[in-house]
Amino acid sequence: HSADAHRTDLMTITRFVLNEQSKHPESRGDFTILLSHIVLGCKFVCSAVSKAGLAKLIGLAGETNVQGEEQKKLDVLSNDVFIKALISSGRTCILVSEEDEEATFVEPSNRGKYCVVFDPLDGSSNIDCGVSIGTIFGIYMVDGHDPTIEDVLQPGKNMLAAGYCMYGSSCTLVLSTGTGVNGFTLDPSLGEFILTHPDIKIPKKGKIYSVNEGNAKNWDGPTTKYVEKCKFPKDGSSPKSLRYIGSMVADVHRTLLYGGIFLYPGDKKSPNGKLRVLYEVFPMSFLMEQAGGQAFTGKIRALDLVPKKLHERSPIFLGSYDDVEEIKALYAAEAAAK
Ligand code: P6P
Repeated sequence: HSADAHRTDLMTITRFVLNEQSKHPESRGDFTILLSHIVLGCKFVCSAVSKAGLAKLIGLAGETNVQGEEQKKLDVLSNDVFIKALISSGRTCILVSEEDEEATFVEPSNRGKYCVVFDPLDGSSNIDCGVSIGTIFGIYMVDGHDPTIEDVLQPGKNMLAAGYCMYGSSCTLVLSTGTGVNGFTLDPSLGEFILTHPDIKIPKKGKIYSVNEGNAKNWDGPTTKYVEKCKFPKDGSSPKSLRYIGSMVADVHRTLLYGGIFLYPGDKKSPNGKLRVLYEVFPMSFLMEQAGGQAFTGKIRALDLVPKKLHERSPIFLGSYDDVEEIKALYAAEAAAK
């Protein structure tokens, strides 16, 4: 009976979010409505990504985005879909996208109290070769007054929710609303995200490190020492495996489920690394902490960072609690030696 109950008691993301809402009797359901519009965006992008190879959506849109990268049609499409879905939810006031240099301020007539920061299609350089890519998002509350850009420059610890949707062999949405992490898999025949990974907890320690070793020439001391330790452990333990996909959503998803550490360090060429604070570092750090892991910038807890600019970058070391502790110790030792 129990097996059958599992199969027939479909816990969809909609039901799950409504259950969460019922824990807050005072809630008017705005957050639930916002999340449902984000889920709608993910379903659309999932469908577009899976058809991309056939629909010739692949290929340059001829424009470049604020990052100076060639913009692929799927990037443009995904960004447009999320901007429109979020505005039509009537629950947002400011939107920050990796694809747009400036923030979008929603018309007062259609304005809500949430600010959403997102990367509509992260890892897009991998689109053409079929590597998993994803949408990453974070949600802040902006209280009553007319929103300004300062309202977005909040530390990650103020986020109410964060998540990603990975478009790979299956479409998986991983979400935290501040009380743990849950994973949902899209059932295309139902068009519903079904709860498949309840209450995800990252292993306390892992056997995998994930970094672009091609940047090793420019790494600083602590990162160099840490990676050395992964490859040539002094305590007789076996070396860690290197797994690096080059698509943050895929590398973080594997780290969350299998354990280990994901690193995008700063280096001599780019002291702040490559990943963006608001819509890459903060959402993934939020999820890691909610799953029992941690996230570190090389100086401080990642979620304590206060961004000064929309698209600023930060080095990031995130994953299993014990693995991140090791790199924190190496940076602390360097700071003490100065
Ligand atoms: P590199 C993809 O372009 C991305 O923004 C992240 O998804 C990914 O983690 C990172 O860049 C990969 O960067 O320098 O290792 O190719």
